[in-house]
This record gives sequence, C-alpha cells and structure tokens, in this order.
Amino acid sequence: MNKTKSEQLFEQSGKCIPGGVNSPVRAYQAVGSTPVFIERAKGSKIYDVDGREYIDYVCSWGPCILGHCDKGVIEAVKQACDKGLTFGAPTEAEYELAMLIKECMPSMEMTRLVSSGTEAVMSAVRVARGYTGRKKIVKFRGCYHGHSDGLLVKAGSGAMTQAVPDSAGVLEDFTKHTLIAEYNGEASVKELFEAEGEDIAAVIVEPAAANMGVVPPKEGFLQFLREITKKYGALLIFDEVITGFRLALGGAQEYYGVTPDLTTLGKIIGGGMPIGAYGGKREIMEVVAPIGPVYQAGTLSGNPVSTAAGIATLSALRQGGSRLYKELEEKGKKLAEAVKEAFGDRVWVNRAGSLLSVFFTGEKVTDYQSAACSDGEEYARYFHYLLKHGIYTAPSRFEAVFLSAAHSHEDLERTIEVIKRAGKEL
Ligand code: KE4
Repeated sequence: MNKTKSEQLFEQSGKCIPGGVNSPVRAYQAVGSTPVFIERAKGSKIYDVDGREYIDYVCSWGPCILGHCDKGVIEAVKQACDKGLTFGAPTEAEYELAMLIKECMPSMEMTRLVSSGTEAVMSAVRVARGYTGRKKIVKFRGCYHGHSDGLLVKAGSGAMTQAVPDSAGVLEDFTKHTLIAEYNGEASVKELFEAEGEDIAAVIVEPAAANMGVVPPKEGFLQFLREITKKYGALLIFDEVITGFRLALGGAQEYYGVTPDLTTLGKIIGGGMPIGAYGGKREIMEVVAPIGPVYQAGTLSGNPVSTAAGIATLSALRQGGSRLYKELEEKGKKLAEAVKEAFGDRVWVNRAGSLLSVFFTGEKVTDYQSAACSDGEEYARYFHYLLKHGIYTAPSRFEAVFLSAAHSHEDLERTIEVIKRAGKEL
C-alpha cells in the first residue's frame, strides 16, 4: 500500500532527528503507529500533510488557548517582526508583559522571562536554594517539571523518598538532593519534613497535575503544602507552566485559592512562541542577577516576538474574563461527561477546568500509582479510533486534553458523536 506523506516524512526525519521528532511524546511511542505530520492549523482545527482535518485537543500542549492563528496574536507577531526579531537589549514589551502577569497573578511581584518552561523551573529551583541557603527540593511522583537534571528523577528503590536519575546522562550527584513525595499524599510530605525539614529549600508541585494524566489536588492538599512549607521555612513553588492562565486568569493559585512563594509559567504566556517565566515575592526575586548572587541569563529571554505574542494572548484572555473561563470550564465538563457516559465504569475521567484525561481503569485515579495502573493498550485503541474519525487527542494517557476558546459547539457535538461510537465499538 502507498505510504502516506506522514509515513514518508517520519522515515526521512528519523535519519537526521532522534526518533524523527523534537520532543519524545510526538513520536506516538505510547500509542504506536506513525505520528501525523502537521502542515497548518486554524482555530480548533489542525491539518496534516496528507490534507486530513482534525479537531485539535492537544493545542500544542497548552499554548493555543485562544485557538490556532488567533487574528490578534498573529497581527501582534507580524508587527513585532517588522520592527526586528531580537535585540539582546531591554524593550518596553518585556516590562508590559511582566506587569500584565503581575496584574493577573499578584503573587508574581517580580518576574524574569526565559525561553521555556524547563528554563523557568530550573531557575526557580536555583533561586529557592540561593535564597534559603538550603539544598533539598521536594517534588511529587508523576509530576513533570521539564528536563533539568535535578528533576529528571524517580523514586529510589531503597529509601522510597530518595530520588535517583530517571534518564541516562543524569548523575546521582545532581539528583541526591531531590526528595520524592506522593501527590495528594500528605503523610509522605510530613515524613520528609520531619526527617529533613531544616534542609528543604522548596517544594515544587503542579497545583493540578497534568503529566501523569490530569490528577486534581485533593481538597486541602495545596493548603497543607502552603502550611507545612511555611512552618519549616521552605518555599512553595507552583509549577503553573500548564495551569497558568488556563484554570483561571490568575492560574491555579486563583482557582484553588492558595498562594505560592514562586511560580513558574510557560506555554500560554507566549501564545505559541518560545517562552517561560519565573517569579514571585520581590524579596525572593531580588537574589537574581544582576541585583543578587543567583546567576541566570538567556540570549532570547524576553525577545520582542514572544513578548508580543504573550501580551496579545494575555490581553485577549483578560478581555474575555470570567465568561471566557466559564465557557472553557463548561466545554471541559461536557466532554468529560460524554466520555464517562460512553464508556461507563471502563474509564475514570479526571478534570481540572478545561484540562481532562481519560484513564481506562475501574479505579479512582488520585495519584501516580493509580494513574499508572490504567490500561495503556485500551487507551491506544481509543486514541486511534478518535484519530481515524478526525479527533486529535493526546498520544499518551499520561498527557492532558486541552480545550480552547476556538472549540465550537459543533466541534464538541461532533467529538461527542465519535466518542459515543467509540464506546460501542471498542
Ligand atoms: P517546556 O520546557 O517543555 O516549555 O516546559 C516544561 C514543563 C514544565 N512544567 C510543566 C508542568 C510542564 O507540563 C512542562 C512541559 N509540558 C509538556 C507536556 N506534558 C510539554 C510537551 C513536550 O514535552 O513535548
């Protein structure tokens, strides 16, 4: 049978790019088959190189909350490009974006822009250690915070809490100060603080986990983290690279009403252009170079094109306000209910705002363990059924479904129709 253009491209790109992709999840290893290569996108739709149209529920893993090719964002990017792509010097737009972030997320009194979520997290962790003078960082099993060495870890076989590298090339020297707790597991956090509390610089958490699939925080869990970090003099870092400006204009910290000391951002604040940001209390951020001893730098940090896209995106979200977020929430709820109705007890569906995940399991999914016990093969069949019928969802059960302001009532109805059929045929 003739190869599709995606298949040909995947074969060719595999010869000069590891796995034919520039980020592993795109290779479809968790669901099998060849990834579709995308040629263009508009609104809620993406189009592959073989001309097929899909309703897009990946939204580039979060940035495209307004939908693809939003008119205002594209116009802002074009205008910025016409004035020069990058200067390596301060610009007014960086100040404007930092002020816009602060207006929406008041805890971010001072912000540094960088070029990716990984860079934002790596820098925030360094700031936490530089500010507190302490070494240990607590993270949660199943949470992902980008690929900096100290956070590419898994629970060690011995002392469950001792982290060990979760990637070749990461040295134990870089992971020995990372401790691992269970998401939604207050006891595991208490145990770590009782043992090493005086040397814990920070706890970093996805306030609504979305990298083990979506696992919302149990009632009181975030407040518990806020209290225990305060008690021991550790910082609380909310990694809002996904949840920032997605769950609410003020992110998860507004949505759940818990205020961290530092926040990391990415994705939406760049509207699809490369960006990251970290920030928080002025007193903490004043340790950052050039005014403080914690070094961090970047050639394209705060570049004019990313900041233009970010300002246009956040301005549109602010303008849309609570109505826009209410609509996003309702779309997420409608989709989650449709999956549950179609598959019944075969699935557990978690949702946080307009983020959701489908787990093929009869059990509740409240942490990494229960997420990992869900059936990957059933998920793969579900993924391919949807793809075949023009619905582009996450190619891994450990990723989230993302909705956008561009998803129409018709898009949802069409998607629900396909999901209903999948529930009968799979
Ligand atoms: P980036 O370096 O990919 O911009 O951000 C890293 C990051 C940090 N924190 C959280 C909570 C994140 O979810 C991410 C990256 N998210 C993944 C999706 N699960 C990006 C997609 C990919 O890796 O290709």
